[in-house]
Amino acid sequence: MTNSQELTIARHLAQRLREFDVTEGFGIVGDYVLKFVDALDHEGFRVLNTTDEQGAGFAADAYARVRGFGAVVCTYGVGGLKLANATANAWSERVPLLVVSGAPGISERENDPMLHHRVKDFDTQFRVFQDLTCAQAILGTTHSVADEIDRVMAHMVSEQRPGYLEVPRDMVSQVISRPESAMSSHRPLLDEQALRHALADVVQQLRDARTAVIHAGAMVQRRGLVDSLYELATASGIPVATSSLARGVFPERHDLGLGVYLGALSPAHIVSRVEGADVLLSLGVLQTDLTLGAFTAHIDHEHEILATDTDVTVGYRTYQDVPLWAFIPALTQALHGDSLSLTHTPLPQDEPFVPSADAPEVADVVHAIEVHLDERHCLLLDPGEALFSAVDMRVPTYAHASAYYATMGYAVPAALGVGRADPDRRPVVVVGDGAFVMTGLEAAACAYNDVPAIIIVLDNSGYGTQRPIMDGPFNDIPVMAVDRLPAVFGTGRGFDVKTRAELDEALGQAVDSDELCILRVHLPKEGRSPALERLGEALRARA
Ligand SMILES: Cc1ncc(C[n+]2csc(CCOP(=O)(O)OP(=O)(O)O)c2C)c(N)n1
Ligand SMILES: [Mg+2]
Repeated sequence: MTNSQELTIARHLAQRLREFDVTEGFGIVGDYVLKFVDALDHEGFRVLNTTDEQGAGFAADAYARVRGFGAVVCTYGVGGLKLANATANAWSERVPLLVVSGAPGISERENDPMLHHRVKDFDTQFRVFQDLTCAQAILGTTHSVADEIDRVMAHMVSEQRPGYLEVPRDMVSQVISRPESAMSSHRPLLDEQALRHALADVVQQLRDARTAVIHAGAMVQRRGLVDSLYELATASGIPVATSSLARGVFPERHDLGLGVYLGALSPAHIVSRVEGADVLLSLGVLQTDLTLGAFTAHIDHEHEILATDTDVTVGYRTYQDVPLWAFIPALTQALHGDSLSLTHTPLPQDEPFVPSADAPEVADVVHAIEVHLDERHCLLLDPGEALFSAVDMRVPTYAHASAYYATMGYAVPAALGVGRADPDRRPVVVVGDGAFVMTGLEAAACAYNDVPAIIIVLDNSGYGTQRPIMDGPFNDIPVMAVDRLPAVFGTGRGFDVKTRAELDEALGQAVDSDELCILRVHLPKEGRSPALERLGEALRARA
C-alpha cells in the first residue's frame, strides 16, 4: 500500500468519481484487473458484482442517467469486449459512462508474447473503444496519468458521451504525479447576442399563441436542467410532453403533464395536443426514429421551436450557439411577468383497475402498474411491448429505457444501477420474455446488492413485436417459468399471473413486500398493445 500522501491511479480515479457523485461502480474482475479493483476498494470505492459484464455496463449506464456519471470496471478482452454493446448504447443515448479496463502490464508486453485474452495485438480493445467513446487513454506513464484521467472525464462531461480508460496491471502500485492543472469541462458555446435575438423571437411566438406545448427530451436531464424546466413550465403555464428517453424530466402526473409524445404511438388525445399546438417548444429532444414513433410525428416546422444542445431554430430561422443550458433559464427569465394568453385543460384522471377472472392483455398490465405504483417507485422499460405500451401510462416519478438504441435486456441490470443511485425509489422493471432471458439473471445481482426490484415479465411466447413485421419460427423462444427463479436464487418471491385478478393481487403483494419480486404475466401470443395497433395503422396509412 502507498502512504496517504502519495497518489496512485486508484486514489486519483476514486477521488474524481466521488467529485462526480459516483460512490460505487459495477463490474467483474479478472487477473488483469484484480489488483486495481482491490486498490479501488481500499480507496472506499466498491465495484459491485453482476452476473455478466454487459449487465454491469447497463447498471453503470442507468446509474449515470440518475447521478450524471457512472463507471464500469472490467478485465481485458473477455470483459472489455463484452462491454462494447453497453458502451454503444451510452454513446447513442448521450450517457457519460466510464469504462475502466485492466490490461497486461507494460513490462509484460516486451517481445510481443501471446498473453491470454489478447486478440490481434495489445491495442485491439483500445481501437474498438476509440469508435465507441469520445475520449480514451491507456494509463501507461507515471508523470501524466492523472492528467489523462482528467482529460477523459472532462470530455465525457462536456460531450455527454462515454469514455475509456485502460490500466496496465503493473501501473496499479506506481506512485503517479499530481495533475498539472485543475480539471475543467466545458458546456456548448454561448453567443450572448444570438441568445437575445432567439429569445425575442421565441417570446413573440408564445405571445401570439393560444396553445403551446413543451416537448422535453434527454438533454434537459443530461445538462442538469430538470428544475429549470419545471420553473419554465409552471411559471408560464405551458404543458409538457416528454420523449421516451426523458420520462420524468417533468412530473407526468402534474396538471401540466401530458405524458409521452412518440408520434403515432401516443394516444390520439396527446398527439392532437402536441401536433395541434400553435407553438411546439422542443427542448433537448434527440430526434430519432424510435423517439418520434418510427418518424410518424407530424410536426409543422412553421409552428416548431427546436432547441438542441447547441442551437435554437424558430420555424426556419436558426440561432447558432444558443445552447440549451443557457436557453431554458433565459427563457424563464424573459417570460417573467409576461402574461401569455395560453389555454390548457389537464388530462382526465385515470380510471380504477377492475380485477376479473379474464386473461390479462398488455393494456391491463399497463393500467394495473399505473394504479399500483406511486412516488416510491421508478420504472425501467425494456424495448418491445414493455417500452411501447407504457406510452399509455403516466409514470409516478421517472422511467429509464434504451429507447433509441433499443438494446434488449437493458432494463433488469439497469434496475440495479438505478436502485443503487437512488435508494429512495424502488425500481420496477417491465420486460418482454425474450429480453428477460438475455439478462434476467441480473435479478439475482439486484437482490444480492440490496435492490429489491419488482420485475414484471410480459410473457407472450417470444418476440411479439417482431411478429407483425415478419413471423416465423425465429420468433419463438423456449418456455421458461421465470416466476420460479426466486426459488433458484434462494431469495425473493415469484408470481405466476394468468388473470386480471391475479395481476392485481400480485402487484399489490409485490409493492407491499420488500423482497425481489418476479411476476410472470401470461399474455396472448398474438396480442398487441393499443400503442402498437396505433403505430401499425399509421404506418399502413403512410405506405
Ligand atoms: C440485443 C437485441 N437483439 C435483438 C434485437 C431485435 N429485437 C427487437 S424487439 C425483439 C423481440 C423482443 O422480444 P420480447 O423481449 O419478448 O418483447 P416483445 O417484442 O415480445 O414485447 C427483437 C429480437 C434487439 N432490439 N436487441
Ligand atoms: Mg415477448
